[in-house]
Amino acid sequence: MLNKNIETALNNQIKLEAESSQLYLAMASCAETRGFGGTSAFLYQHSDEERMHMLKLVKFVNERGGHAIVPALAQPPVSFDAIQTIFKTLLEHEISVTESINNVVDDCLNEKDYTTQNFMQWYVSEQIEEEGLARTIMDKLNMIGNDKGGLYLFDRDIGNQASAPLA
Ligand code: OFO
Repeated sequence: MLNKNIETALNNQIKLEAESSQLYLAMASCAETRGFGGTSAFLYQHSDEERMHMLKLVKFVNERGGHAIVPALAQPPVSFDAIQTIFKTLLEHEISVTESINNVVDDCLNEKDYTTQNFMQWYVSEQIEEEGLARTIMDKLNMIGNDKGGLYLFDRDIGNQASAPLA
């Protein structure tokens, strides 16, 4: 049975994963309208993955005797001035998600809820990958700067990455 503090912490995490999904969906839509087809494909897929992260938490909370709350979400930004801004925002967002996951793990240890702590390890590993990927993308974009040819190749490559089968 879930302790109330842990249930609240998990419900907060559910909200954050749902917000991530909304934010990346807004980014995908913005990139699509600017003709960055590869970038938008990558971001649509990323948005779907965040929904999956949210659902995994919803199921866990309910299976453990808690009640997963489907949250209200704020409107994400409508447009971003550049591809660089999109990925800078994404990296900063992922860093805040990692912080939040670490806080949930801390709560689990304080409450001696080792089952939830074990479940959260999946998210801990996932964040290493997600932050790493976002940093690699930012490094590439910093190298490219405003070079149009470079951005064209970036968009093509990230689109190929999105169509590759999920690990
Ligand atoms: Fe991008 O992170 Fe979910 O957990």
